Parts: sequence; structure tokens; C-alpha cells
Amino acid sequence: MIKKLLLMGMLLGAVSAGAQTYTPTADNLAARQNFQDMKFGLFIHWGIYSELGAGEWVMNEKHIPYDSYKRLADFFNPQAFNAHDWVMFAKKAGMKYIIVTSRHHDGFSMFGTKASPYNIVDATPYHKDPLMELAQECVKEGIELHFYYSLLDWGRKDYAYGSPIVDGKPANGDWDSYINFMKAQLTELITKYPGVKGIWFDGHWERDVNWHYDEIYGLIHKLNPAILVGNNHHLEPKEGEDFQMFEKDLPGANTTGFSGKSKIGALPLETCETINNSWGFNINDRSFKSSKRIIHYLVNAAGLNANFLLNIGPMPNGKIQPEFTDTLAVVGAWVQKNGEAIYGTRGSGIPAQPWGVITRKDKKLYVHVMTAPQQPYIFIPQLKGKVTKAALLADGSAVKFKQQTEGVFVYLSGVATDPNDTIIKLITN
Ligand code: JFZ
Repeated sequence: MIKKLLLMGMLLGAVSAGAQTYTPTADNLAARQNFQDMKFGLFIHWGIYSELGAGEWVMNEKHIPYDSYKRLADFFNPQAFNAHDWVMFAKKAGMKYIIVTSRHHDGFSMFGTKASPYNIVDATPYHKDPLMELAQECVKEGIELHFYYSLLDWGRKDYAYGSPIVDGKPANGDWDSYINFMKAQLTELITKYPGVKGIWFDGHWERDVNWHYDEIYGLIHKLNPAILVGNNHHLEPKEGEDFQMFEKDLPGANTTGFSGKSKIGALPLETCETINNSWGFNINDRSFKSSKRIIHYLVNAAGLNANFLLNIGPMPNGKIQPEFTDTLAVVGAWVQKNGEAIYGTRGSGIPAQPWGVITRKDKKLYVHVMTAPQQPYIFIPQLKGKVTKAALLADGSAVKFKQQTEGVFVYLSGVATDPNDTIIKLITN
């Protein structure tokens, strides 16, 4: 009792001192579990930049003045956009959720917003809201929808891109106005669009300012406590966030150099990667990843207890290019067959091995052999519990194994291997 009072006093003290403590609601915790169960999501980068076919950074990279860039809106008219096609594309690939760019760094809102006239409904000849159609279609098809939302804005005067930062604000901008603008848009995204389950922030790294995350995250969780907030800041998770993301790297790895400061926390994990080398539509990018590479990415992420968010950049007419559809049809067929070893699993805690990784669901372990070993067997170290049975997931046929104190040997001779991933299911007691 005294302890409890003391703790309450400490909490109150912290609140009055201006620091906030975030306690996720039961709904939020359930949403996190569900998020981890989904494992595979579709990331979509689509905006007026898609018209130039040179990625979503084209305005910045080609030094296009904001007023010239704005003309892209005058002729953005994605007549071939069909929300059903997008959702079916994701579903067929075995993906359970979609994260779509609602507004990227160019500042153009791809949804109908009252907070700025620079949006797809008011500023383009299309005059429709594709994200509303997408949200409604997602609800219909049982796919979760999350919105990507950029903190960085290259065009707005109040953001004042390039301004020196003084006392946590851009000296030449109007920071309160910008924060209020974001709050107004986020309120729209959360309250107007049916079924929205998450916000994926990006752009934090552009400047060292006070982003008012306490207010922004607080607002989101006040509007809907179950919304999952994540931020691509490449740092340790901050107060008020519900999942941790990694960009173009598996948790713990840092091949890109983006993830040097991002220690793995206790929150659900997600890692994103591009299907070629671009986020937004890039007409010149033909470095398409193979279906095998994508499957391995998904399996490796699952083995590390993380979701995999695979990105595509649809074309300016709203269609998805055939190379992506072809690859993901193969991925989808694979996940359809082997989903038991992916969906609803968690990392096993057993580190990745030269031959592959292990996912876990309760007492079941799924051993993913992705690289054929030199010897006709694999060795699994650090396995807890006693293995009572081993069988090939594909057909249920028994697989030989031997358990010792150091770990388990699984014998592969005579086992029908899969060119992507041979999965052996172990039952432990
Ligand atoms: C960001 C965006 O800039 C990019 O356009 C895309 O949306 C991607 C998903 O996220 O990319 C980043 C973010 C951070 C760094 C580099 C690229 N960084 O910290 O070096």
C-alpha cells in the first residue's frame, strides 16, 4: 500500500514536472499482439512525385523549386487507380496490412484534408480521395491500414526547410503553426478514415527540433488508444511509441549505417525494404529482388521476431507494374503453403544459424533451412525443452533427429528440400 502510494506520488511528480508516462491500454496491447501475428505488410510510396518516375526525393534531388514542383498536381490524374486491385495485390502476396504514404516530404497530401489546399482532392483534376477508397476496401477485405506521415516538409513556410534551428524551433518559420497543422491532419486521418490502425512517422532525422511528440502521440492515443505509433527516427523507442522500426536492415544489423543508434527495445519490431532499390516509382530501376530473396527476408525477419514491410512504388496512373505483381504472386503462393511457420509466430530466441532461422509458436518450433548445409544435417544450439517429434512441414513426413545437452541434430538426407526454405516442424514438451 505504502509502496503504491509512493509510486503514485512519483508518477504525479513526473507529470507535474512536465514529463509524461505512457501506459498503453489493453486494446493497444492487443493491437500490438495482432500486429506481431500479421508478420508481412505492404508499404506503398505514392504521390505526385510518381509522375516523374525518379523516386520520392526527386524535388529535393533535382532542386525543383516548390512553385514549379506544384505543377505536378495540376496534371496528377490517376485514372487507373483501383483500391480493390491494391488490396488484392497485398492479399494475394500473403500480406496482412498496408502502410501507405498520406503525405511525404514534398508536403503534398494524398488525401482530402481541410488543413491545406495542397491535396489530391482540391489541387488535382482527379478530385477524389484514393486513401478513403483504400481505407474502405481494406475494411471490406480484412486488411489493416496504417498511414505513413512525414514530419519533414520541404515546402511549407511554417516548417521553413533549411532555416537555422534556435531554441528547438526553425528561426524563420512558425513552429507552433506547423505542429498544429500536423495535429489537424492526424486528427483527420484517425477520425475520418475507417479502420486505421497505425501511424508511421518519418523525417525526424532532418532537424534537431522539439517535435512535441508528447502532444502528437498523446493526441493520437486520445483519439484512438489502440493506434500503433511508430517513428523512423533510427533511435531507441521514445515514450508514447508502440512499435520499433528498422529501415533496410534486420533488427540488430546495420549494413546501411542508418541503424547504428537503434538499440532493440521491448516493443514489437518491424523492418522495411524495397522491392527494387526505390521507394517511390522509379522508371529506371530494374534491380528487382527475386521472390527467393523476398521470402528469405520475410523468414529472417520472423526469426528475429520482426515483421517485414515490403515496399512498392505504384505508377502515376495508379497501377502496379507487372514485375512486382509477378514476383509477389510467387511469394504469395509460397506463404500460402507455409504460412503456419510465419503468421502468429515469434522469434525463437535461438540466434540465426549459417543454414537459417527458427520461428516459434507455443511448443512448436519451425526450423527454416534456407541455405543447404555442407553436411547432411543441421545443428540447433540452445534449444529449450525436449523434442518429441520432427516432421517436414510440407508433407508431414517424419524427420530423424538426435537431442543432446548441447542441442539438437536434424538429419536431412532423404528429406525433400524446398529451393526457398525447407521447413521442419519440431514439437517440444
Ligand atoms: C525515409 C524517407 O526519406 C524515404 O523517402 C522513405 O520514405 C523511407 C521509408 O524513409 O528514408 C530515410 C530515412 C532516414 C535516413 C535515410 C533515409 N537516414 O537516417 O539516413
